[in-house]
Parts: sequence; structure tokens; C-alpha cells
Amino acid sequence: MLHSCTRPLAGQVCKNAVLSLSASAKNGYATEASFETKPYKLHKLDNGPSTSVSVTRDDALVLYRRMQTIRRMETNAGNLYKEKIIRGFCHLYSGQEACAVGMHGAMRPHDKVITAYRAHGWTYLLSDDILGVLAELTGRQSGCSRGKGGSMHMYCKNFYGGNGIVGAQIPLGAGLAFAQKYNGNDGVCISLYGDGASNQGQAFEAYNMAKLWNLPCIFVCENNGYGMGTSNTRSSASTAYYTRGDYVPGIQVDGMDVLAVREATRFAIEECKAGRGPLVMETLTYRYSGHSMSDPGTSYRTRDEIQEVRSTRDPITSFKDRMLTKELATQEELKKIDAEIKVQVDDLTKKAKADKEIGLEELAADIYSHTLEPVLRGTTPWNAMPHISVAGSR
Ligand SMILES: Cc1ncc(C[n+]2csc(CCOP(=O)(O)OP(=O)(O)O)c2C)c(N)n1
Ligand SMILES: [Mg+2]
Repeated sequence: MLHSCTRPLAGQVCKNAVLSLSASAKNGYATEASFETKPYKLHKLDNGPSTSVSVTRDDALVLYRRMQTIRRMETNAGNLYKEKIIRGFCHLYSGQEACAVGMHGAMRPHDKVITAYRAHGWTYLLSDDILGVLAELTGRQSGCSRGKGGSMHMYCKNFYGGNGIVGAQIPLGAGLAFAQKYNGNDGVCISLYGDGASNQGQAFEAYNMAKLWNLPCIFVCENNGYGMGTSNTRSSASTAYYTRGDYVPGIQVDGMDVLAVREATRFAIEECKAGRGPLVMETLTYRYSGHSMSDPGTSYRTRDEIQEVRSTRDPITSFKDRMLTKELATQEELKKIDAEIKVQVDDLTKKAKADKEIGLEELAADIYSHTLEPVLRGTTPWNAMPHISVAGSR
């Protein structure tokens, strides 16, 4: 029986993870394997995460499946956008999967996350609802925001979006960490931002308040080398983002290595639990797509550069190679998982295309979680709309 959700994939709903994974330790597979990570860089820390990491076969398969699912979802999202079925903004996470999947692998059920606009992968991880993501992208009723939010505005339990204003989520994350501390439940908040947001004043204000109050906040700078089309060396006087919290301790981790990210996140959570939060964690990563679908992503970097990362640092291929080398899985088994994911995500993509849009009566739904005003004004004061609750009843 697969306990794919026992620690470190603690307590998370994993219905997508159980296909084809039956008992482990059979058929000559290794049940567990150890790996060396690249060294972490530390700032104001005497000790850091372990560079020697181990993973069970079951957990490795879950991590692999999650990264592949995100990759497939994003490929389909890109195609839906090109077909003009997804409208508006659309930011893909392809290339950065190990960051979210690694962090999620260390999270406990009461930890919280907030991110910028690259939110599809996180929404899937925290809701385990692929259709909820795809139908949100197509603007349909099965979407996690009932199709009213679209690509950037996705939310689910413990996930506070999906935020389009660059950097705005950094202090919001500090606020969520404050709530965790206030409620005394030992939970943390992971507050993610890109290298392009890292020089904003509000980031430093958030570090300051978080440090003054020792908040259990893990500020994560996903350094993918570019903020839109500007390379980080042109935008940042210091690209050592893990040190940019000054008096806040920091860790730099290889963001293309899912196990290293998981280990570093576990370490950061332990630090927060011991009252030594906040921390800044920088994940060195790369995005294959442009900043958003309207950016081909090739005017400020070469195709060779992208190809080089794909062939030498891809988070999925490199994890697959490691699993094969340590005999945690066979080539055939992983191929079968890839095929299953493709069928599953493609089927749900068809559903997301065929799904209905919500009716006009839902335009004013779910503005309050506890209805404070039963009637809301529309675009004019005389054009009132009744407030209804829909999402909570689903
Ligand atoms: C306050 C604000 N300023 C500008 C923008 C336009 N904008 C969107 S993303 C972005 C750059 C963000 O850089 P980074 O987080 O590194 O982006 P990514 O790597 O995801 O492209 C900018 C300037 C915005 N959305 N909000
Ligand atoms: Mg960036």
C-alpha cells in the first residue's frame, strides 16, 4: 500500500499520486536511495541543510509524478492559449517544477503559501485538482475560482494566490506568517517572488517586520535569471538574493534539484519552528517559456541557452536519471507514468474546454465568505445584485 503522503509529503491529499504505484520493495527495486546535493550557500547561518539527502521509492515516484503533471498541464495551457481558448494573461511554470514540488514535499498540512502570477503548479499541488486549474484557465465553472479569476487568480485551502502585482505578495506572506504565529499552531508561510521583484522596497519592509517579530516566514526568491525580459545582472546590484535580507539568514539552493529544495525547505521549517524565522531562500532555477504567453522569450536570451538548460539541468530529466541510476524505478515504469499523466491531463483539458461558464447570477457571488451585505451594487447604484455563496457550498 502506498503511503505517498506520509512524511515528508505529509498529510496532503494525493489522489493523483496513487495510480500505478502499488507495493514497493518488490521486483528488485531499491526502496530508498541517497544522493549528494550541490553545496548550499549560507548567509548568517552556522549550519545549513544536509547535502546528503535520501528519498524512498514511493516518495520519489510521487515527486516525479507531480513534476510531470505540472509540465503536462503547462504544455496544454500553452496550447489552449494559442487556440485562444485561454484569454488574458498566462504565465507558465515549465522548468521551475522542482521548486514548488520540492517545497510542497516538505510542507505540513497547516503550512501556507502565497506566490506571484506563476500559480498553476502551486494550485494543483495544494488542491490536487487538475481540472480546477485547467477550467479556471478556460474560464469555466469547474475552475477553482469558478472561472472568474483566470490564470493569475487561483486560490485553495492554504494557498493565497496567484498575485499579479509584482512583489505585493511578499508582505502579504509576512502577514500570513504573523497569523500562523498568532494562532500558535507552529505553521509557516512560504512567500514566493521572482528575482525581478526582489529589489522592491516592500520586500525589505517585509523582511524588517518579519525579523522584528521573528515570524515563521520563508521568503523564497525564485531566481530564474530574468524579470520579464531583463536579466538579473542588469536589474540587481547584488544577485546573491539569499543574502539580501541582510540580518535575515539565507540559503541558496539548486532549484532544479527537487530533493535539495525539499531538504532546504525542511531545514527552513525547522528553523522557524525553533523561533529562528524568518529566512530567505533563493532557488536557482530557469523558465523555459517567456515571461508570459505574449513573450516569445527569445529576444533577450538565445535559443542555445534554453536548449543547454533543457539538456543539462532539466528538473524532471535529471531526477528521472537519478531514480534510474539508483534503481528506484525502471525506464518502463516511468514511461508508463508519463503516458498515464498525458492521458489524464489531456482528458481533463477536454473537460475544461467543454465545461460551462457560470451564469450572470454568480457575478456577485462569494465576495464575502460570511455574507455581510446581502445586496451589492453593480456598475451603477440602481443596478443591485444579490450576494450569493457558491464556492463554500461546493
Ligand atoms: C507593481 C508592478 N510593476 C510592474 C509589473 C509588470 N511586471 C510583471 S512581471 C514583472 C517582472 C517580474 O520579475 P520576476 O518576478 O523575476 O519575473 P519572471 O521571472 O516570473 O518573469 C514586471 C515588471 C507588475 N505586474 N506590477
Ligand atoms: Mg525572474
